[in-house]
Amino acid sequence: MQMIAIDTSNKNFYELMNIYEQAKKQLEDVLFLIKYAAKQYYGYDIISNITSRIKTPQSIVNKMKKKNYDLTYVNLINNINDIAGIRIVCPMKSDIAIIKGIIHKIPNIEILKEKDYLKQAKKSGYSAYHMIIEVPLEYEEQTIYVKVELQIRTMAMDFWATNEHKIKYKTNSKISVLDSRKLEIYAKVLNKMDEEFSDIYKKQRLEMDKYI
Ligand code: 0O2
Repeated sequence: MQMIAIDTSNKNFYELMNIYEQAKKQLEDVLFLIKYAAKQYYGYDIISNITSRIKTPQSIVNKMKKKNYDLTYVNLINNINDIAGIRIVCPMKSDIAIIKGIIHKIPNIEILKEKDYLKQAKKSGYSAYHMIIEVPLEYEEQTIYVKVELQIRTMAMDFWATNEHKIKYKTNSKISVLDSRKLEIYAKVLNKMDEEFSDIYKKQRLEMDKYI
C-alpha cells in the first residue's frame, strides 16, 4: 500500500481515514475525562471546549502539493501530521500550560513534536500551542501508532484564528497589505488582553486564598 499513489475515491483511502478517526476518538475520549476531572479540581472549566475533525481529502491533497510531496500513502502517513486534529479551547492563557502539563502525563501516548506559537507567534499573528501525539490503536489484532495533532488555544486566539482562517489563511484571494497588517495588530491586541486577564485572575486568586 505504501508506495501506491493516493486515490481519494478508493476504499483503501477511506479505510485509512477510518483508522485516523478511531485514533482521534480514542484520544478525544481521554481529553473529555480530563476536562471533567480538571473542572472538579480547579473549580472552573479550564477546558471550555474540545472539537475535532478529520482533514478532508481535498485539503490533504492540497497540503501535500503545497509541501511538494508526491501523492503516495507513504508520504501522507509520514509527513502529514494533522489528518486527525483535535482542538482544545480554554479561557485563560495560563490554562494552556496547565493543560500541556496534564497531557504530558497521559500514559501510553507519545508526544512526537511540540510547536510553541505562544512564545513566538507566526508572522501572520497566529498563536497557539501544537502537539503531534502518537496514539496506540488496536487494529486487526495488532497495535498500530497513529498521529493526531492537538491544538491548544485560548478563546481569544480561537476567535482570531477562526476568522483569519476564513478571511485570509485558507483563501486564494489576496487581502491587502493594510488589511493583513490590521490582522497582525489585532492578534497582538488580543494577546495582550489574554495576558492581562490571566494576571488579573492570578491576583484575584491570591487575594481569595488569604481568606481560606
Ligand atoms: P487547516 O485547514 O486548519 O487544517 P508540520 O508539518 O506538522 O510540522 P504544518 O502542519 O505544516 O507543520 O504547520 P503548523 O504550523 O503546525 O500548522 C498547522 C495548522 O495550524 C494549520 O493547518 C492551521 O490549522 C493552523 N495554522 C497555522 N498557521 C496558521 C495561520 O497563520 N492562521 C490560521 N488561521 N491558522 C493557522 P492547515 O493544514 O494549514 O490548515
